[in-house]
Amino acid sequence: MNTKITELLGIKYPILQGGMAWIAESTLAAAVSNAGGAGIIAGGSAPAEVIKEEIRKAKALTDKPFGVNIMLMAPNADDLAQLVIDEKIPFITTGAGNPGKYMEKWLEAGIKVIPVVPSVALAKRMERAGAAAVIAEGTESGGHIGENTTMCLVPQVVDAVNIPVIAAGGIADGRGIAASFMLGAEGVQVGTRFLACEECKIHPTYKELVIDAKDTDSVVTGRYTGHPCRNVKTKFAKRLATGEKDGTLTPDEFEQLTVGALRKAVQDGNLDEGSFLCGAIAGMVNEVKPAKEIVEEMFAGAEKLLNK
Ligand code: TUI
Repeated sequence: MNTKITELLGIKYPILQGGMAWIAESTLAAAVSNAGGAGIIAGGSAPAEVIKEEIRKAKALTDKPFGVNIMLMAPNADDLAQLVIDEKIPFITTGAGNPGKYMEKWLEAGIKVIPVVPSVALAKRMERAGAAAVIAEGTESGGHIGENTTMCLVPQVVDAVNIPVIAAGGIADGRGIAASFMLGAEGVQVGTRFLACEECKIHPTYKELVIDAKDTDSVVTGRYTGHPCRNVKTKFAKRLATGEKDGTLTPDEFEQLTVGALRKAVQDGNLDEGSFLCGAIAGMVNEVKPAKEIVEEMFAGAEKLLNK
């Protein structure tokens, strides 16, 4: 499974773990890297000191490369942008915005920058700005999403840029990897499947929701705030969706209800006030396994299909 992505990142399998805020910490990232993929520590909106500690812990847990995700809407994105330079992180992914203003200093530091892009236009801009690759992320993904689907977005991004493209959104087994490769991707980013791995330290209630989810159990909320997010369709998520639809929640009230809701889901398993972000593929995630088994099974499945 050697592709431009395995070469670029020095990894065995062309798989990146999604940079899931509050979720992707050192244990998960190190497990994915030890499995031969690219583990990612999510910066989220955590203080730089906290992420520095996570980076140190991951360095103790693996001698393989791992990256950091910079969530560009975070109030302290500037601090985290500097931290990855100070900590000599080899590659970073970015999300929820255009990383343009940081590109020069990251590239000067020798960091490989891999932005998440929801459109062809941003993919082209990122290529011009010096991105090493882009992650074309479809609306099937969990958390903050764009409008286009993985199936439509990936081949259009592949046609538009000359740097390698990583497919994301709706990929949880070998079929998803094989399909992504057929669309021209040279790697995949996977989030939801890793929610249900042994090394992922989310609240047990969160894992149960993902394991129990069926195909229709994710819902997108918050379109009217400009920050649409895909979550597990809990009672709380349904209340948000209804409030948005029938006007009983203003965008301001919606924002107030969702501030801190991801933390409440991840740490407290709070079904009344938590937002349990997940991708539309959650219905296919039915078992908790070690990260290594997940990665190996996914690529064994993909190789079988691709060799057919
Ligand atoms: O970033 C994500 N997923 C996330 S971030 C997050 S935390 C959050 N909290 C409150 C509001 C919003 C986010 C939860 N899940 N995925 C990567 C991603 N990036 N999806 C979509 C985008 C994106 C959107 C617009 C990337 C670039 C972009 O550019 C707009 C521009 O400025 O050109």
